[in-house]
Amino acid sequence: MSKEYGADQIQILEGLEAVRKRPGMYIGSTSVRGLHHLVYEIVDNAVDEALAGYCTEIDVSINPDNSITVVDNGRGVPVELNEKKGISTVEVVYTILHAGGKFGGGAYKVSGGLHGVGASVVNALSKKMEVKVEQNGHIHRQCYEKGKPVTPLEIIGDSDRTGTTVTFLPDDTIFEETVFDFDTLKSRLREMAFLTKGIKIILRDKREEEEKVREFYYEGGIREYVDYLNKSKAVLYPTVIYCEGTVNDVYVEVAMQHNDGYNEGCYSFVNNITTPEGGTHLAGFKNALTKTFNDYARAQKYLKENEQNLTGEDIREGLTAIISVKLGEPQFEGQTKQKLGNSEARGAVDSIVSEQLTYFLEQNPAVAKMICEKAVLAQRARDAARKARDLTRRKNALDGMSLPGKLADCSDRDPKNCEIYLVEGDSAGGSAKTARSRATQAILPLRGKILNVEKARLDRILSSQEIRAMITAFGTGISEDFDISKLRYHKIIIMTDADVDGAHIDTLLLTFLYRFMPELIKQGYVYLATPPLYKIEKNKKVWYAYSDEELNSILTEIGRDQNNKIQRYKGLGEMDPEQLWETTMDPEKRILKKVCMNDDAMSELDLTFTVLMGDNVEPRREFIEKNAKFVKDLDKYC
Ligand code: TSJ
Repeated sequence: MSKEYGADQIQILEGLEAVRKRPGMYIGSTSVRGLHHLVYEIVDNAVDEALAGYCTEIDVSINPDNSITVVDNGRGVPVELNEKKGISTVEVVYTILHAGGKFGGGAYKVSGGLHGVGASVVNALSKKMEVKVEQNGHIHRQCYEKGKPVTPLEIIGDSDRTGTTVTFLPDDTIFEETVFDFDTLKSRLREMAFLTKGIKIILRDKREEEEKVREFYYEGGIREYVDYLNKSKAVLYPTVIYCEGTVNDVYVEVAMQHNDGYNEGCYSFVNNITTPEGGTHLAGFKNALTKTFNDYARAQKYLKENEQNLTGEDIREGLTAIISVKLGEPQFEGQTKQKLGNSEARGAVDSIVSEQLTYFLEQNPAVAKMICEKAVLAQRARDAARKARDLTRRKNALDGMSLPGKLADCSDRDPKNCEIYLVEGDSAGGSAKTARSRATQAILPLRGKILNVEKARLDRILSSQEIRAMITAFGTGISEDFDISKLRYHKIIIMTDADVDGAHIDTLLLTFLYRFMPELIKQGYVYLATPPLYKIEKNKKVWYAYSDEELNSILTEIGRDQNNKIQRYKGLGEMDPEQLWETTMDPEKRILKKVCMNDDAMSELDLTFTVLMGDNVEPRREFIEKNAKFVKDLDKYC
């Protein structure tokens, strides 16, 4: 193939240059998150082929060199010459920016991907990329480097199947991190499989000697998604309620089921992309749900004439729901472009849910009764909670800052300099108060296990001493009152024993923060302290070890000797204040784990740690719990 540089070619190169110059504009960021989006972009194209009805299986491999291979069994990207561009459609797809639109009368109707871009962006950001198309009895292949073709599209063999195979190696001069995380891909691919019923998605990790494989196939689609989300819960009734239909070219699917808990878990999607900020589709769903249940509850006298209507929140208490719409040209709004704006989606979801839910309630009076009764109880608890909350608000307004009695506050008033330690138990709290650096470190001892906020209604949560103490100490308020600018400490450090109970308390505290003050986690204000597991003494010299591996390496270094004294710390209480300071609280020496939140796969909350070492930690103490997974799904732990 001759390469003459016509206007089209120059445009192509400029397009790819733009992507490489400002990758963030096209994939959000060049962090690990952006790296993983490359995979989703490619898989989205294969999912589109499945939605068009031509593909049933998608196979994703992480190769030993950290490249990715995606194989589908669709029709294969057309290899024919694209008349207008003078190159093959394959080359158009891979080298022209925003080629996701319509070309050759093609069916690229639903173009997914977080930013609606496609294969050409992935190509531009890859050191190498290879595409193989099996079609018309042949295998066609083209290779690229940094987005530019380095071979023509050529036939390299025969094949009796059809499909597309893409392999790409992300450019390590662009991405801060080029190692793929199996669990991250697993969560998102599982979500894609739930959202596309009948498709089989296989994920393989070929980096280890023994290949790791996970397969996702859900005949019931989002019905099974709701099952999965409610799996660790006690459900209120066995059926998953399901509505489906198309109105004004908007395809709507809704699945829902209540559990006996108090939290709402409604997740909405547009063209398989999560919309964390909701939008018209979610609004349509909520409206239909509230109206349908109020009508039904009135008609069946679950609500007396003199009683107020149920609110949406009452009805959604304990509800797990997936709202999934597919439409031609989604418009995203809001600051982060994660909110659906198309008004036709509101009407479509509203009318389908209203009609089919009304019918379901008539057909299933026993289920309907349980939901109505739960909602009426929720209504009463909500009234009680409002009173409790009004009381807290008034109290704060009256005496300005009535800080909890147990809090030993710091003297510095600039939140940037301030830290608060949430400490397990009064005795460790006492040591921490002695040990701390008074100017910048505040201590709040918490007694025993705090209330599990997953298992209590708001009125009870707000009457818990420990929880009220935290709320007043932080200064931010909670839920809709939350105001991050009032935060009194820029580090909230959870310090518990390094044992099972300590881990449980960590989970309870993180659950509370996640439910009521998620911004604190999202913005990186929450940390876990790391107390040592062992103290080693030899000839009056002292070492601390924070993991078994570290204990071993210390012992190897100083020699395994009868005179070594090894103490296993069972709790913070076994350390005197000086030791506690030295090992766990001294900003120069301590190890903090920052709690991070990954919400790429919406419903699967993923908390991870980033380990932050004090400035003065000896290089020897290179302990690596980097990115240690913590809680896959908080709910499962509670
Ligand atoms: F985007 C991509 F190139 F990266 C990519 C595309 C990656 C993967 C793994 C699969 C695909 C892909 C594209 N699979 N199947 C298709 N199908 C088409 O491109 C296609 C085939 C035939 C027709 C037609 O109208 O005959 C239309 C289209 C869009």
